[in-house]
Amino acid sequence: MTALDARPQAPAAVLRFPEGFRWGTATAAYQIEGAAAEDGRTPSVWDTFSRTPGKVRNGDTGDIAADHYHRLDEDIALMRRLGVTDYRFSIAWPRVRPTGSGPVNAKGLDFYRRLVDGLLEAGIRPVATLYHWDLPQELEDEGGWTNRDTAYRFAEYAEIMAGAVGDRVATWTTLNEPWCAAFLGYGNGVHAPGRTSDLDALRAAHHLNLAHGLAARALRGALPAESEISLTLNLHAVRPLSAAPEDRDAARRIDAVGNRIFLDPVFHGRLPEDLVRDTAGVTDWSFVADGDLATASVPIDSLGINYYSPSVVAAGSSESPSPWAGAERHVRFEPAPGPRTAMDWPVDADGLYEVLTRLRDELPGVPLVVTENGAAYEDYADPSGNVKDPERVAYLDSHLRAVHRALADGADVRGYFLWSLLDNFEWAFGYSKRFGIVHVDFATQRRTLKDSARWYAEAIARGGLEN
Ligand code: GCO
Repeated sequence: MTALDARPQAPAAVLRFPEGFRWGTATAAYQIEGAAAEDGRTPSVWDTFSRTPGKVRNGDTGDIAADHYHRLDEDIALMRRLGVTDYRFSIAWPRVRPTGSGPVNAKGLDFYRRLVDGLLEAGIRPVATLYHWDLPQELEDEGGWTNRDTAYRFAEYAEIMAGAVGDRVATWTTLNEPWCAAFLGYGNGVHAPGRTSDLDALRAAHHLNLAHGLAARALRGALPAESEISLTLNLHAVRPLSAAPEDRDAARRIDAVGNRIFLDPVFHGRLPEDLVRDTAGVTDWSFVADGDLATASVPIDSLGINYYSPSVVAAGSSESPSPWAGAERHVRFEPAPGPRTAMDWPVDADGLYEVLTRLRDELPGVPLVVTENGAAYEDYADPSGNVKDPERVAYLDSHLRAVHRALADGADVRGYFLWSLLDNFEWAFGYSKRFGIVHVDFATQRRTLKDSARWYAEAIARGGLEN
């Protein structure tokens, strides 16, 4: 052996994340649970919508999904194997309070108690989302999110959940992506309940802001002082195609109806003036009652960001019905450059950096958490049982680097939740799109770790990325 051979190997350099950084995975109830009619659960708008011919690819429904309701222990064991510190799940409102306003369903509560207790036993921090789009159908029949009462029913449900597991859930998120619930649900109708009305979409957006504030207040009153209350938004990383004033105005319009429609009420207690102006032909906003914006802006402890890809816009026009409440008459969407995922979404990690540093500047003092980020690819288990997904690994690696860059530049990012733990029901795409780092064979419900799952487990174990 020469002196050279004996030299100790330099440890591989690591792009390290801060001590205490949360490494999580995320899922949503309707996308994974299945057991749609079990133990007292009643239909949500997504049960109705997925049964409506032509709404979901292949006629897929969440009836069985990834059968997580029956495979709770196995799925918690998987997460323990990966070493995640946190798990972000959502609670199915129609499971715990069927019909949305009737009596509480003890069996529904029991399921979430088992989940939370199982996570704690596995050393995983539970992060619960109250609303990931599965509105009880009976509430939709009374107007859904276009009906102001829904916001009050939501606050009651928040209080029920705080009473059931409030002492054991570290973080409570009121809503997931209210933009999708309002504008895909009521604007272009691509999501449940499938309505197509700009007025309904704007009303829904306001009632979701109100629901968030009412629920945050109810939670604050019911939870231990150290509990964290949050909201998750899918902020659009919108870029003008050029510096021309018309293109910048197109970006402003999308920013107003895509981002500031939630940011301004929730963090500043006001509606964006330009949004009110832009939508004057749709509504005078008289559905905003005195005090609503003050309610919407009760202080919260962190903001969750879901990010997948950026949008590039120019002056022009797009098809209607759209999720843009009339802005589509002034805006054209341009394909962003770069490789694409199986959703045909461009891979562009700079967009995540842009969103995080914008929030650093606009919301100083508000801790940020990336509550979803990930990608769909055409994954399959090969004959030896391996699922090779190098594109997903590259996607995750580049986006975690963007988070690291934002941290280094002063954004207060506390954690990263990978979307998603399991292949699941991808809304209008049914089971045709696989976002999991764990492959699910939907015929047998067999779970197989993809290469990306092993990659993520290694990143968590070393506290960062290989440099
Ligand atoms: C979301 C969604 C997820 C989707 C994911 C991929 O909050 O948009 O929470 O449910 O599956 O975004 O489209």
